[in-house]
Amino acid sequence: MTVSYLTQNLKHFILVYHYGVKLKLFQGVRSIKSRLFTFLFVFLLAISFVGHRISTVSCVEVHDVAITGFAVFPGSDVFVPPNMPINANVTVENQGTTDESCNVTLYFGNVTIETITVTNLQAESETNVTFEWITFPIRPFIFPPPWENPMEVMHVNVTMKGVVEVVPGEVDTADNVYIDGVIHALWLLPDIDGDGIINMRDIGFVARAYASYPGHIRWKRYADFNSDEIIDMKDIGISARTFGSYYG
Ligand SMILES: [Ca+2]
Ligand SMILES: [Ca+2]
Ligand SMILES: [Ca+2]
Repeated sequence: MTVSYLTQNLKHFILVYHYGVKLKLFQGVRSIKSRLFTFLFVFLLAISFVGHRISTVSCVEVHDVAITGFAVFPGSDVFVPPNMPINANVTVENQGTTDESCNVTLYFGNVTIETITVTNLQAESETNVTFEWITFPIRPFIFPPPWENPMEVMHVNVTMKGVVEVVPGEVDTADNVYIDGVIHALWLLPDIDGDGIINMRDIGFVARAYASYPGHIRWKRYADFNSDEIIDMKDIGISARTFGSYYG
């Protein structure tokens, strides 16, 4: 930095002196002493000029990251059973003047799906961050019990949100959040394993939890379809009546 600074000063000194000679600014300067003072003046002028340039550059340094795109696959406004993969492609742009590292988080409603770190994103460039998930593990947050109609497909519209964390020194934070993409989450309650159809695997799950209640070692909350806190023939009956059903 010091060498660079002195090199720039020397270049500007030569430049200023060159044009000073061309414009005959030193024509009236005759004595050695006067010429030395003139050189000193020009040198200080060059230092001042470079210093001003450096301070000007440091003043305009900008830190600003943003989410500029948000695409959902297989597409926004789709209906998804619990085990169907969903992808979100989030475009993160560095609108600042320096490289940035930042965290990007995807929210499914109020549930955090994942946080991914983008490292050393160059100034004035963008990158795509891809998230993939299924709703199966977050069903209790999307469809909290008690369940009113265990034989009907539950359905809720969930809005997705991408957030890029504010980086140090960032002022423009309004573009750090992108809300878009509505997913229609589905769940037919007796489809316990979330594979989209009610079959013997689901009924077996209820059978293994038979006669259990909250606190019991075999208690499974999702097998208590009618939310009466006991897994009995009523729950087996619901399973049997929905046998073979799928999300249509
Ligand atoms: Ca921003
Ligand atoms: Ca199933
Ligand atoms: Ca029950």
